[in-house]
Amino acid sequence: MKKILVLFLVLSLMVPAFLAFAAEEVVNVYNWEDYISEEALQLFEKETGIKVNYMNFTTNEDMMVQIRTSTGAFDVVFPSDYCVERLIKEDLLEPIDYSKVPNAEHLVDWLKNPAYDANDTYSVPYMWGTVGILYDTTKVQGKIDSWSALFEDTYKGEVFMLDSIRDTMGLALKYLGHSMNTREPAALKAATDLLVKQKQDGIVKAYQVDETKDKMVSGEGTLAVVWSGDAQYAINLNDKLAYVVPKEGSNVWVDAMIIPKTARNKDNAHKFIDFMSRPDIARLNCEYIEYSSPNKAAIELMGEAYTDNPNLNPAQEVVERCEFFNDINDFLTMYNALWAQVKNAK
Ligand code: N2P
Repeated sequence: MKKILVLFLVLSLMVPAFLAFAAEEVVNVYNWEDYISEEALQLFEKETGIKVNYMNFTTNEDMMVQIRTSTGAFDVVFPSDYCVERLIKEDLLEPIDYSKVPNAEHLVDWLKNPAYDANDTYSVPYMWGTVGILYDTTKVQGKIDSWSALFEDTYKGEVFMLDSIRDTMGLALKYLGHSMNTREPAALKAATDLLVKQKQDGIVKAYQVDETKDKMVSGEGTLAVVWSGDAQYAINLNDKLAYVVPKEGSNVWVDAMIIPKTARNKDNAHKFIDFMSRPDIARLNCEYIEYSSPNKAAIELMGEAYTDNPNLNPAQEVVERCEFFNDINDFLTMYNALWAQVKNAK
């Protein structure tokens, strides 16, 4: 009898705990490393009561594998443009219900109806930016305005490259005068040869991604290929650093928020996307991660601190000499093989 009583007591204590657990609202978010303000996440949880399970990736290619294989694991993901294009083609995305994302109205005009997602059916832009060279002004010789600096013996052992297939193949292609989206075998081979030689000549200090910014701040390199926001982050901590988008042109990109078709919490996903598009929150994120904002109202809130900074707000002519990546999935086998030659070069 005593045992039954104890069991009853234990069970009656567990029921409310179980109910609370069952009722807990969550949103599973999969985003780039160092790419959101912690405060924005806390505010979202506080205002909505929805718990954020936050997960990170380092490159688009890693993320794409996860979207395809971890079915149901993610409610909101932040792929770049060409990956949104790919995911749409593979029928993996849920259309955005704009009645649940009223803050999407703040989107700047030039990013509306992008080629990678006509009519913004499946994606809402989060940030945009460029790829360029972050350099230490106390160590470089002469003006840095060309990708050529990355291939000069002068900087042997002092160059950080991006461990990211499209970014790195893209800049080599651009330097050689080709489109970053070329499928021309001779152009791809020439770009590969250039990168292999750079590595064999000992010019590359390391291939890496998120570590570069702090290493440049502490003076461990002279030149580094980085995304614009990582450049601005580093410059804020070390004013001897500068950023340039090389004259041959580069990549301009948009990272957007999408909902996988298999998401388990689609309503919460919409709430999350709407929250991140709210002007004060878009501002909070932009000021924290230092990328370019696609949010008109957030830009107004930030004023000249944003508009007068060419790393955040590049001149029209800079953006015009850049290209967006397109989906080249039909060429991925070839790309991967060439990239392996670069990464394995000794
Ligand atoms: C990661 C920022 C990624 C932006 N720190 C590149 N699309």
